[in-house]
Amino acid sequence: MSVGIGVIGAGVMGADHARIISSQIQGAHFAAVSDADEGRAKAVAEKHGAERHLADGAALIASDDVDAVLIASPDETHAAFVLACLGAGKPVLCEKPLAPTAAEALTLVEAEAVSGKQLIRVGFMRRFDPPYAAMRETLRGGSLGRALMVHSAHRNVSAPDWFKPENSISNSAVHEFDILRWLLDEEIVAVEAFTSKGKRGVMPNDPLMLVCETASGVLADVEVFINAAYGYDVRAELVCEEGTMELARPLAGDIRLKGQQALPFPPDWRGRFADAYRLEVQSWVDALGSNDAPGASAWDGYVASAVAEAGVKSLRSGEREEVKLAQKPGLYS
Ligand code: ISE
Repeated sequence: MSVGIGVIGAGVMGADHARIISSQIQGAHFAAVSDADEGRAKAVAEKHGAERHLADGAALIASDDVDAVLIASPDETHAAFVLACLGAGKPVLCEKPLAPTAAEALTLVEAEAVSGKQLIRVGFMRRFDPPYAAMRETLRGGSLGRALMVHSAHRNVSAPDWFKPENSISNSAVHEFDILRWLLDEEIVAVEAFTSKGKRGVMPNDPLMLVCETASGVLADVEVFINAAYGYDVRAELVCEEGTMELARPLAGDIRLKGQQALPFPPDWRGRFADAYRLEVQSWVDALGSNDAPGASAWDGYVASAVAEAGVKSLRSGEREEVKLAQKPGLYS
Protein backbone atom coordinates (compact mmCIF):
# COMPACT_ATOMS: atom_id res chain seq x y z
CA MET A 1 0.00 0.00 0.00
CA SER A 2 1.30 3.45 -0.88
CA VAL A 3 1.39 5.99 1.96
CA GLY A 4 -0.32 9.29 1.14
CA ILE A 5 1.88 12.15 2.29
CA GLY A 6 0.49 15.63 2.83
CA VAL A 7 2.97 18.51 2.77
CA ILE A 8 2.22 21.66 4.78
CA GLY A 9 4.03 24.66 3.35
CA ALA A 10 4.82 25.25 -0.30
CA GLY A 11 7.85 27.50 0.11
CA VAL A 12 11.48 26.58 -0.58
CA MET A 13 11.57 23.45 1.60
CA GLY A 14 7.95 22.38 1.03
CA ALA A 15 8.49 22.50 -2.73
CA ASP A 16 11.73 20.55 -2.42
CA HIS A 17 10.13 17.87 -0.25
CA ALA A 18 7.24 17.66 -2.73
CA ARG A 19 9.76 17.08 -5.53
CA ILE A 20 11.56 14.41 -3.49
CA ILE A 21 8.35 12.59 -2.47
CA SER A 22 6.95 12.59 -5.99
CA SER A 23 10.13 11.51 -7.75
CA GLN A 24 12.44 9.64 -5.37
CA ILE A 25 10.49 7.87 -2.63
CA GLN A 26 9.34 4.26 -2.76
CA GLY A 27 6.11 3.24 -1.06
CA ALA A 28 4.59 6.72 -0.82
CA HIS A 29 2.88 9.30 -2.98
CA PHE A 30 2.36 13.05 -2.81
CA ALA A 31 -1.32 13.24 -1.79
CA ALA A 32 -1.88 16.90 -0.96
CA VAL A 33 -0.20 20.21 -0.22
CA SER A 34 -1.34 23.22 1.76
CA ASP A 35 -0.07 26.76 2.06
CA ALA A 36 -1.61 29.90 3.51
CA ASP A 37 -0.93 31.29 0.03
CA GLU A 38 -3.16 28.93 -1.92
CA GLY A 39 -1.69 29.98 -5.26
CA ARG A 40 1.68 28.73 -4.09
CA ALA A 41 0.12 25.42 -2.98
CA LYS A 42 -1.57 25.09 -6.36
CA ALA A 43 1.69 25.69 -8.23
CA VAL A 44 3.52 23.01 -6.20
CA ALA A 45 0.60 20.56 -6.56
CA GLU A 46 0.59 21.02 -10.33
CA LYS A 47 4.36 20.82 -10.69
CA HIS A 48 4.80 17.70 -8.59
CA GLY A 49 1.49 15.95 -9.24
CA ALA A 50 -0.37 16.19 -5.90
CA GLU A 51 -3.99 15.17 -6.10
CA ARG A 52 -5.16 18.18 -4.08
CA HIS A 53 -4.11 21.55 -2.77
CA LEU A 54 -5.62 23.56 0.08
CA ALA A 55 -5.00 26.73 2.06
CA ASP A 56 -5.59 25.20 5.47
CA GLY A 57 -2.93 22.96 7.04
CA ALA A 58 -5.31 21.72 9.76
CA ALA A 59 -7.75 20.53 7.07
CA LEU A 60 -4.89 18.74 5.30
CA ILE A 61 -4.00 16.89 8.52
CA ALA A 62 -7.63 15.81 8.94
CA SER A 63 -7.97 14.58 5.33
CA ASP A 64 -8.62 10.87 4.82
CA ASP A 65 -6.21 10.64 1.89
CA VAL A 66 -3.33 11.92 4.08
CA ASP A 67 -1.71 9.10 6.07
CA ALA A 68 1.40 11.02 7.15
CA VAL A 69 2.32 14.69 7.26
CA LEU A 70 5.48 16.58 6.38
CA ILE A 71 5.61 20.09 7.87
CA ALA A 72 7.67 22.71 6.07
CA SER A 73 5.73 25.86 6.94
CA PRO A 74 7.24 28.88 8.79
CA ASP A 75 8.96 27.97 12.09
CA GLU A 76 6.34 29.62 14.31
CA THR A 77 3.53 27.45 12.86
CA HIS A 78 5.25 24.10 13.52
CA ALA A 79 4.07 23.39 17.07
CA ALA A 80 0.34 23.81 16.37
CA PHE A 81 0.50 21.59 13.27
CA VAL A 82 2.52 18.91 15.09
CA LEU A 83 -0.02 18.91 17.91
CA ALA A 84 -2.85 18.49 15.39
CA CYS A 85 -0.99 15.49 13.89
CA LEU A 86 -0.70 13.93 17.35
CA GLY A 87 -4.43 14.54 17.85
CA ALA A 88 -5.19 12.83 14.55
CA GLY A 89 -2.78 9.96 15.35
CA LYS A 90 -0.78 10.65 12.16
CA PRO A 91 3.00 10.32 11.86
CA VAL A 92 4.69 13.65 11.21
CA LEU A 93 8.09 14.70 9.92
CA CYS A 94 8.53 18.32 10.98
CA GLU A 95 11.23 20.51 9.51
CA LYS A 96 13.57 21.95 12.10
CA PRO A 97 13.17 23.67 14.47
CA LEU A 98 10.44 21.56 16.08
CA ALA A 99 9.24 24.81 17.68
CA PRO A 100 10.76 28.26 17.99
CA THR A 101 11.11 27.98 21.77
CA ALA A 102 12.26 25.08 23.92
CA ALA A 103 9.15 25.49 26.09
CA GLU A 104 6.88 24.93 23.08
CA ALA A 105 8.96 21.99 21.93
CA LEU A 106 8.67 20.51 25.42
CA THR A 107 4.87 20.65 25.27
CA LEU A 108 5.06 18.49 22.14
CA VAL A 109 7.42 16.05 23.88
CA GLU A 110 4.99 15.84 26.80
CA ALA A 111 1.95 15.37 24.56
CA GLU A 112 3.73 12.62 22.65
CA ALA A 113 4.91 10.94 25.86
CA VAL A 114 1.29 10.83 27.10
CA SER A 115 0.22 9.18 23.83
CA GLY A 116 2.90 6.52 24.46
CA LYS A 117 3.87 6.36 20.80
CA GLN A 118 6.54 8.22 18.88
CA LEU A 119 4.76 9.84 15.97
CA ILE A 120 7.11 12.80 15.62
CA ARG A 121 10.33 12.98 13.64
CA VAL A 122 12.29 16.22 13.29
CA GLY A 123 14.00 17.16 10.03
CA PHE A 124 17.60 17.17 11.16
CA MET A 125 18.61 15.72 7.80
CA ARG A 126 22.35 15.81 8.47
CA ARG A 127 21.93 12.56 10.42
CA PHE A 128 21.32 10.94 7.01
CA ASP A 129 24.21 12.64 5.22
CA PRO A 130 26.71 9.97 4.11
CA PRO A 131 29.83 12.06 5.05
CA TYR A 132 28.49 12.74 8.57
CA ALA A 133 27.45 9.08 8.91
CA ALA A 134 30.99 8.04 7.92
CA MET A 135 32.43 10.35 10.57
CA ARG A 136 30.19 8.85 13.24
CA GLU A 137 31.02 5.29 12.17
CA THR A 138 34.75 6.03 12.25
CA LEU A 139 34.54 7.57 15.70
CA ARG A 140 32.55 4.60 16.96
CA GLY A 141 35.06 2.23 15.39
CA GLY A 142 37.57 3.49 17.97
CA SER A 143 40.72 3.80 15.81
CA LEU A 144 40.91 7.57 16.37
CA GLY A 145 40.54 7.26 20.14
CA ARG A 146 38.24 9.50 22.14
CA ALA A 147 36.99 12.77 20.65
CA LEU A 148 38.57 15.88 22.18
CA MET A 149 37.45 18.75 19.97
CA VAL A 150 35.33 19.52 16.94
CA HIS A 151 35.89 22.50 14.64
CA SER A 152 32.91 23.34 12.46
CA ALA A 153 31.88 26.01 10.00
CA HIS A 154 28.36 26.70 8.75
CA ARG A 155 28.30 29.21 5.91
CA ASN A 156 25.29 30.37 3.93
CA VAL A 157 25.42 32.63 0.88
CA SER A 158 23.10 35.31 2.29
CA ALA A 159 20.38 35.80 4.86
CA PRO A 160 16.74 35.67 3.79
CA ASP A 161 14.71 38.87 4.44
CA TRP A 162 13.12 37.59 7.63
CA PHE A 163 16.41 36.58 9.29
CA LYS A 164 17.26 38.27 12.60
CA PRO A 165 20.71 37.98 14.24
CA GLU A 166 19.47 35.34 16.71
CA ASN A 167 18.27 33.19 13.80
CA SER A 168 21.96 32.44 13.09
CA ILE A 169 21.64 30.32 16.21
CA SER A 170 17.98 29.21 16.32
CA ASN A 171 17.62 28.49 12.59
CA SER A 172 21.15 27.66 11.41
CA ALA A 173 23.41 26.59 14.31
CA VAL A 174 20.56 24.40 15.59
CA HIS A 175 21.76 21.86 12.97
CA GLU A 176 25.23 21.98 14.49
CA PHE A 177 23.88 21.30 17.96
CA ASP A 178 21.92 18.30 16.78
CA ILE A 179 24.75 16.82 14.74
CA LEU A 180 27.25 17.29 17.58
CA ARG A 181 24.98 15.41 19.99
CA TRP A 182 24.50 12.68 17.39
CA LEU A 183 28.17 12.39 16.45
CA LEU A 184 29.46 12.40 20.00
CA ASP A 185 26.51 10.62 21.57
CA GLU A 186 26.38 12.98 24.53
CA GLU A 187 24.74 16.19 25.63
CA ILE A 188 25.94 19.76 25.21
CA VAL A 189 26.05 21.25 28.70
CA ALA A 190 27.05 24.87 27.97
CA VAL A 191 27.37 27.34 25.11
CA GLU A 192 29.26 30.60 24.80
CA ALA A 193 28.78 32.98 21.88
CA PHE A 194 31.52 35.28 20.59
CA THR A 195 30.76 38.03 18.13
CA SER A 196 33.06 39.19 15.36
CA LYS A 197 33.39 42.75 14.17
CA GLY A 198 30.86 41.75 11.51
CA LYS A 199 30.77 41.92 7.75
CA ARG A 200 30.12 45.48 6.61
CA GLY A 201 26.62 46.37 5.42
CA VAL A 202 24.84 43.19 6.52
CA MET A 203 23.38 41.88 9.77
CA PRO A 204 25.28 42.59 13.00
CA ASN A 205 27.47 39.88 14.54
CA ASP A 206 27.83 37.94 11.31
CA PRO A 207 29.90 35.78 11.42
CA LEU A 208 29.72 34.64 15.00
CA MET A 209 31.42 31.86 16.89
CA LEU A 210 29.80 29.46 19.32
CA VAL A 211 31.81 27.32 21.68
CA CYS A 212 29.94 24.30 23.00
CA GLU A 213 31.04 22.08 25.87
CA THR A 214 29.78 18.55 26.17
CA ALA A 215 29.14 16.50 29.30
CA SER A 216 32.45 14.61 28.94
CA GLY A 217 34.42 17.82 28.21
CA VAL A 218 34.65 17.83 24.42
CA LEU A 219 34.97 21.40 23.12
CA ALA A 220 33.29 22.24 19.82
CA ASP A 221 33.68 25.57 18.08
CA VAL A 222 31.16 26.49 15.42
CA GLU A 223 31.58 29.43 13.06
CA VAL A 224 28.20 30.56 11.73
CA PHE A 225 28.49 32.93 8.78
CA ILE A 226 25.14 33.64 7.21
CA ASN A 227 26.33 36.12 4.57
CA ALA A 228 29.47 34.30 3.45
CA ALA A 229 28.67 35.15 -0.20
CA TYR A 230 30.86 32.58 -1.97
CA GLY A 231 28.67 29.48 -1.56
CA TYR A 232 26.95 27.12 0.87
CA ASP A 233 29.72 25.47 2.83
CA VAL A 234 29.49 23.12 5.81
CA ARG A 235 32.71 21.93 7.37
CA ALA A 236 33.65 19.82 10.34
CA GLU A 237 36.86 18.39 11.68
CA LEU A 238 36.96 15.93 14.51
CA VAL A 239 40.08 16.01 16.69
CA CYS A 240 40.66 12.81 18.63
CA GLU A 241 43.38 11.33 20.82
CA GLU A 242 45.10 9.43 18.01
CA GLY A 243 44.15 11.32 14.88
CA THR A 244 41.65 13.59 13.19
CA MET A 245 38.93 13.26 10.61
CA GLU A 246 37.62 15.90 8.27
CA LEU A 247 34.06 15.80 6.93
CA ALA A 248 34.16 14.69 3.29
CA ARG A 249 32.71 17.11 0.80
CA PRO A 250 30.36 15.58 -1.74
CA LEU A 251 31.77 16.81 -5.02
CA ALA A 252 29.42 18.86 -7.13
CA GLY A 253 31.98 18.61 -9.94
CA ASP A 254 35.68 19.01 -10.37
CA ILE A 255 36.36 21.56 -13.05
CA ARG A 256 39.83 21.94 -14.57
CA LEU A 257 39.96 25.04 -16.70
CA LYS A 258 42.47 27.68 -17.75
CA GLY A 259 45.26 26.41 -15.55
CA GLN A 260 43.04 26.01 -12.47
CA GLN A 261 41.06 23.33 -10.68
CA ALA A 262 37.69 24.24 -9.13
CA LEU A 263 35.22 22.41 -6.88
CA PRO A 264 31.96 24.38 -7.16
CA PHE A 265 29.85 25.09 -4.07
CA PRO A 266 26.07 24.60 -4.17
CA PRO A 267 24.08 27.80 -3.62
CA ASP A 268 22.26 26.32 -0.63
CA TRP A 269 21.55 23.26 1.53
CA ARG A 270 19.21 21.57 -0.97
CA GLY A 271 22.16 20.70 -3.17
CA ARG A 272 24.68 19.92 -0.45
CA PHE A 273 22.27 17.71 1.48
CA ALA A 274 20.30 16.25 -1.46
CA ASP A 275 21.18 12.66 -0.50
CA ALA A 276 20.42 13.35 3.14
CA TYR A 277 16.94 14.74 2.42
CA ARG A 278 16.08 11.75 0.22
CA LEU A 279 17.38 9.20 2.74
CA GLU A 280 15.61 11.01 5.57
CA VAL A 281 12.19 10.89 3.88
CA GLN A 282 12.65 7.32 2.65
CA SER A 283 13.63 6.02 6.08
CA TRP A 284 10.70 7.90 7.64
CA VAL A 285 8.30 6.25 5.19
CA ASP A 286 9.91 2.83 5.71
CA ALA A 287 9.60 3.04 9.48
CA LEU A 288 6.25 4.84 9.79
CA GLY A 289 4.66 4.18 13.15
CA SER A 290 7.66 2.46 14.75
CA ASN A 291 9.01 3.83 18.04
CA ASP A 292 12.66 3.43 17.09
CA ALA A 293 12.51 4.94 13.61
CA PRO A 294 15.84 6.47 12.57
CA GLY A 295 16.25 10.22 12.72
CA ALA A 296 15.72 12.86 15.35
CA SER A 297 12.89 12.37 17.85
CA ALA A 298 10.74 15.05 19.45
CA TRP A 299 13.12 14.87 22.43
CA ASP A 300 16.07 15.59 20.12
CA GLY A 301 14.12 18.50 18.66
CA TYR A 302 13.47 19.87 22.13
CA VAL A 303 17.13 19.52 23.18
CA ALA A 304 18.38 21.27 20.04
CA SER A 305 16.01 24.18 20.76
CA ALA A 306 17.14 24.29 24.42
CA VAL A 307 20.80 24.48 23.36
CA ALA A 308 19.90 27.17 20.82
CA GLU A 309 18.20 29.15 23.57
CA ALA A 310 21.33 28.96 25.70
CA GLY A 311 23.28 30.20 22.65
CA VAL A 312 20.93 33.15 22.09
CA LYS A 313 21.10 33.95 25.81
CA SER A 314 24.89 33.97 25.61
CA LEU A 315 24.79 36.21 22.53
CA ARG A 316 22.87 38.75 24.64
CA SER A 317 24.69 38.31 27.96
CA GLY A 318 28.22 37.80 26.65
CA GLU A 319 28.54 35.03 29.25
CA ARG A 320 28.91 31.26 29.09
CA GLU A 321 25.38 29.87 29.49
CA GLU A 322 24.49 26.44 30.79
CA VAL A 323 21.94 24.28 29.00
CA LYS A 324 19.13 23.27 31.31
CA LEU A 325 17.07 20.28 30.22
CA ALA A 326 13.78 18.90 31.51
CA GLN A 327 13.49 15.29 32.69
CA LYS A 328 13.60 12.92 29.71
CA PRO A 329 10.35 10.90 29.46
CA GLY A 330 10.74 7.11 29.38
CA LEU A 331 9.34 6.98 25.83
CA TYR A 332 12.68 8.27 24.52
CA SER A 333 15.11 6.05 26.41
C1 ISE B 1 18.24 26.69 6.72
O1 ISE B 1 16.96 26.94 7.24
C2 ISE B 1 18.56 25.26 6.86
O2 ISE B 1 17.89 24.49 7.50
C3 ISE B 1 19.89 24.88 6.35
O3 ISE B 1 20.14 23.52 6.46
C4 ISE B 1 20.91 25.67 7.14
O4 ISE B 1 22.20 25.34 6.71
C5 ISE B 1 20.67 27.14 6.99
O5 ISE B 1 21.63 27.84 7.74
C6 ISE B 1 19.28 27.48 7.50
O6 ISE B 1 19.03 28.86 7.35
